Amino acid sequence: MSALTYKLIKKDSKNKARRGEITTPHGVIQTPVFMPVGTAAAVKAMRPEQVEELGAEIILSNTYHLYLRPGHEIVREAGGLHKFMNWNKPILTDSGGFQVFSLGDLRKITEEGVEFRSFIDGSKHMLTPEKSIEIQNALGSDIIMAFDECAPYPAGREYVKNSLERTTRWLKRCKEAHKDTERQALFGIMQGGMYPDLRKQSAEEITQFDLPGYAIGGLSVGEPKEEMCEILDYIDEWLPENKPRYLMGVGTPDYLFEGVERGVDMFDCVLPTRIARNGTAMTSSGVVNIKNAKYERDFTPLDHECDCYTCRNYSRAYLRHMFKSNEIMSSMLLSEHNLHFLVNTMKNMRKAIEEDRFSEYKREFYEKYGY
Ligand code: PRF
Ligand code: ZN
Repeated sequence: MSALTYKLIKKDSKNKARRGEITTPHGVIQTPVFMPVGTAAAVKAMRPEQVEELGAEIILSNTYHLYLRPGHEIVREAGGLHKFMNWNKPILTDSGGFQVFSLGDLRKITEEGVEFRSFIDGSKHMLTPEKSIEIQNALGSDIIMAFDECAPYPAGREYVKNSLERTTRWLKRCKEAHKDTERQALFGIMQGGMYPDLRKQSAEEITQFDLPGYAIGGLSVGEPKEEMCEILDYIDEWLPENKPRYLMGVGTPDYLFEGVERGVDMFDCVLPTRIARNGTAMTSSGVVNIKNAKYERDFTPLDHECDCYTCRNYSRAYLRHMFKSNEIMSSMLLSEHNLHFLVNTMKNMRKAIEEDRFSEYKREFYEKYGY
């Protein structure tokens, strides 16, 4: 047995949306799925019990952050990330590739890996494919990601070709460094920027490694939505049907729908918790900015269609007051609602695929949300 299996349950007959199930050592995940982000071994402002109660089946955490603080050896000593953070369901860790590339002037890329300075104390470090796997092995996450190079947007063809080919060479090193394939599943990452032929080359190269799952990296990096969709249009053809597909760093409702419609199974994004902390909620009738004066005497729930803890117990007036008073409760309640909203939207998508009405559900959602 390998650490991960994917079962395709049903495909929508009118598009490429797929309903599936992923089995990991820490339990089963229904797909398509949204994964809340717990960068530093916590989903910000949330207790793990709450994350579980709102229906999340897997969370994401970060190699880069946990390596720098508290250090992967401390997490190993604690008994692994699941035990350390008290989350007993599946965990996926990102490799650190994307996070170090986002550092701009603070990093240097070579064939060996990426040299960078710590955001905490400015100390020098080197992340390589082998080091990323070693860290993720110590963390003990169920799904570990290959160390890749995400090209910026826009980027010239030569640059993108070099970075996707390096990503393939790094994937080979990741696979060789990853020994315990019974405990952790390694996913490869497709790159290739906005060039369909380079994307195809990347897909052909990474699928040669016969891994338990494949991610689509390098999208949602500032390009127009149409450009992202043009690439996603091909993934069903380029990636194997019997393996999960993960679109990295995508979490606005419209992008989730566009991805699922084209055959994506997994998503993650900091968006729901990040915007919650600055007073923004996603609701069935669109975005609500709780700071707005018009909610001062609005004693109705944030979202009348939502049955989350926040919407069952609090009014918009209270949430506005919490935000204006800088109360921690504001971040807690809005994070819980936003995560519930995305997790529940994915649940609705799964049901719609089962009933062969994904396109209809998408249309209804867009109309109400105001897209
Ligand atoms: N690579 C990795 N993590 C990521 C990305 C990527 O390309 C993205 C791009 N949207 C988000 N997170 N390793
Ligand atoms: Zn709610």
